[in-house]
Formats: sequence, structure tokens, C-alpha cells
Amino acid sequence: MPLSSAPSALNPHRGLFIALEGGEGAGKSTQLATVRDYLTEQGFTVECTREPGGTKLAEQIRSVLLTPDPDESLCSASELLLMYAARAQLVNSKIKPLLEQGVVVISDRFDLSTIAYQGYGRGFSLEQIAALRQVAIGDFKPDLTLLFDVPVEVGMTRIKKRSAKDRIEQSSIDFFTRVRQGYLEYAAQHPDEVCVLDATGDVATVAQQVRALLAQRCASLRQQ
Ligand code: Z5A
Repeated sequence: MPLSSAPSALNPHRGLFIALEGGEGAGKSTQLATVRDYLTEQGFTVECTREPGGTKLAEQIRSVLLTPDPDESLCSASELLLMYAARAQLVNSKIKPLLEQGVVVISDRFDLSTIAYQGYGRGFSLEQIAALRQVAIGDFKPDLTLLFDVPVEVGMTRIKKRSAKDRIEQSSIDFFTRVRQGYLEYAAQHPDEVCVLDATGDVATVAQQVRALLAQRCASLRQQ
């Protein structure tokens, strides 16, 4: 079933673009299945993707970004530029064409990750990030962002069992504390764009919140 929402000025398409965001171990990848299943049950055609990555070339960029290299460390400027190179590729070659077909696209992370990680985490200014965003994707943005929020220590405990941490996961607790602060500040300033979910409960409890939120949003979209 195609989505009946009216195209907005920023995203002149007929589908819907939903981004899932959060710090390490917040559970967004786990809850992506909840979002996908709920919307599929409602009759929408759904495609999932992730950032950085989601296309053949963007996945190659992901590998450069996340694989630790003992011989040469990736500098912060390269990290920021590669995030936007991957995003430009994903938006232009995959997300926009799907939205034009009326598909609901769900992405595990999107641009708010750059504000949180490269902005608040690494220290790039929001103006620098905005300038690169404009080059990479113009004014394109999600129709809805779900921010899964957990205290840093809770997220870290959840991912502690992982045998190998990727390059960014090896950052300090201070870094992840700034990342969380970035997410929460942005959400407080943009309540129409970002819905914050308390993700400290167990998987079933968080899934219940996700379904309740989507039920609300689907009802309001159908009325448009
Ligand atoms: N990055 C960036 O810096 N800038 C950008 O612009 C973008 C990304 C787009 C991508 O890594 C990295 O790139 C990421 C940010 C950076 N880096 N870091 N660090 P990724 O995609 O490989 O990983 P991630 O997005 O950080 O995923 P994650 O750490 O796995 O977090 P998650 O997806 O939120 O969690 P999860 O995989 O659903 O769950 C983690 C574990 O917790 C797992 O064992 C679950 O079974 C468990 N879990 C999940 N939910 C619960 C609940 N509710 N209770 C208990 N346990 C749970």
C-alpha cells in the first residue's frame, strides 16, 4: 500500500523516511525489526538500510570508517568527509528512488549521528557540518527520527560482550557522554523532528513504546 502522506516542501516524495538513532548499545538495530514489522503489518512496503553504508560503494566507505588500522589512524576531518560521501551515495542512489516509488525507508542511523558523533563528540562546529550536509544531500531530511536513549553506562554494559570493537566503539566514555548530550540537545530543540524513547527497559518494553508511537504517527499520516 503506498503511503498517503502529502509530500512536504523539504521531501517532495510520496514515501516516508524514518531514521533510528542512539548511542552505543541503545538497541536501535534490535528495534529496527519492530518498526519494520509494525509498518509491514499495516500494509506499507518497507525497505531497511543503514549508515554509514547501504549501497555497494557506501559499504566500502563504511569499511574504511570502522575498521581499525594499526598502521595509519583516520583523522577526524577524513572521518567527517567520508560520513558525508557515504550519505550522498546512499540518499541519491537508493533512498530517494525508493521514496519516489512510495516505499517507507527505515535507516539504522542518519544525519543526526554526524551531529552527535562528529559534532559533539569530535568537536566540529554545527556550521561546518551544515555546510557539508548541504553539499552532500541538500535539504533532504528524515520525516521522523526515533532516538533511543540510554545512559552511556547502560549501553556500554550491553555491548561489553562483543569480542571485537570497531574503530569508533573504541572511543572514551567522555566521548560517548558528549554524543548523548548532542542527541538530547538536538531532540529538545527539534521536538517535531525527533521522538525520544526511553530505551532502558527490556526489549519487549521498548518495542511496546515503538509500536504505540508508530500507531499514533500512522493515524495522523492517514488523516493528511
Ligand atoms: N557514526 C558516526 O560516527 N557518524 C555518523 O554520521 C554515522 C555513524 C552515520 C556505526 O556503527 C558507527 O558509526 C557508530 C556511529 C558511527 N559507532 N560507534 N561507536 P554500527 O552501525 O556498527 O553500530 P551501532 O550503530 O553503534 O550499533 P550498536 O552499538 O550495536 O548499537 P544499537 O544498534 O543501538 O544496539 P543493538 O545492536 O540493537 O543492541 C546491542 C546489544 O544490546 C545486543 O546484544 C542486544 O541484544 C542488546 N539489547 C538491545 N536492546 C536491549 C534492551 N532493551 N535491553 C537489554 N539488551 C538489549
